[in-house]
Amino acid sequence: MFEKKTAKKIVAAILGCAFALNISTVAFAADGDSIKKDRYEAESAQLKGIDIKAVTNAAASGGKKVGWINVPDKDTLTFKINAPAAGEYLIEEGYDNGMGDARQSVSVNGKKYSVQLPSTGSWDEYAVSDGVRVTLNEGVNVVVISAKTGFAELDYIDVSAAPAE
Ligand SMILES: [Ca+2]
Repeated sequence: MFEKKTAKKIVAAILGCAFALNISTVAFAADGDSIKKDRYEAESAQLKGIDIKAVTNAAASGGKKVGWINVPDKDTLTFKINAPAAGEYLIEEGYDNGMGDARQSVSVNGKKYSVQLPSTGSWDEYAVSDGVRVTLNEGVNVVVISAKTGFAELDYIDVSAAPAE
């Protein structure tokens, strides 16, 4: 018998899946070509460290961001991102930074990159970082973002195929 309780459970399971999946958006390059971006919310990443925590903010993508990314190499966010094919991709950070210019480390399958996060003027004012050009394997890749200098907060990362150099 199909009870209301069971139906609720199924709905909860479907919603659970929807939130676990990343959301794709489409942007347009200067030449009019469309660029598919896969968004991974920071608050859905695995958070580890000392100060780091997700905080609610209405202006953030998904209504939340991750703040208190303070302690160098200790406060980390781990994302599992899926690439349709091996190759070069851009990782952009959606972030806010109410203090001085900051820098975070971006490790992709163990290879280290760095992202600059200039001040956005105040907290809850968001900007998008320059894309960090990284190499991804086909399938699942492990991306670890960690504090280096400053105190920028992370809203999301967008991943897209890198343009030809
Ligand atoms: Ca977010």
